[in-house]
Amino acid sequence: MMTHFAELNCSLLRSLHSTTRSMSCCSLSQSARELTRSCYKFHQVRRNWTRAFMTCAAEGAHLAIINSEAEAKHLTTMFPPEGGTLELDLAHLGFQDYGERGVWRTIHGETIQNTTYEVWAGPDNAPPGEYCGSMFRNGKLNDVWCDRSFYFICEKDPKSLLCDDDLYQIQAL
Ligand SMILES: [Ca+2]
Ligand SMILES: [Ca+2]
Repeated sequence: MMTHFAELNCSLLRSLHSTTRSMSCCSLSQSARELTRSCYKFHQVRRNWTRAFMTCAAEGAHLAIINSEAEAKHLTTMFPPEGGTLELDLAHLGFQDYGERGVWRTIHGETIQNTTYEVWAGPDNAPPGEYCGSMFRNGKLNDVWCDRSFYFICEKDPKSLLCDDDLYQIQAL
């Protein structure tokens, strides 16, 4: 009986997600969830870094922070297939230098070294200065202009989605 309730919750959540294009916990494959323990939403409406930050926060999420090769690889699969320009190949992430030029910190205050993923395509600090964090579609980190609009990725703890059977699977690992 409990199983049925859990399934009901998750199927409701799934249909809600498919209509609102909300966080994709329930549509994430089991293997992806086991790898990253997070849920993601790839936003294809481009925003500048601050607007992207606010959009993720409004969804109860945060701009994604990469903590492993596996997570980076998973995020690369979320880019739409078409590439070839900066607008199509970049997504804002949850780190910036907070005015300490060249010292990169996540939105949770940790240094980029502490995230345990520090594979850069630079940083090259292109003029007039790139002080916000992003990733290329190949998974490499990049410094980027904070005021330029790009794709962005939100990350969320799956437990916050109240998706009972998912929670059970994650805790059972
Ligand atoms: Ca993460
Ligand atoms: Ca750059």
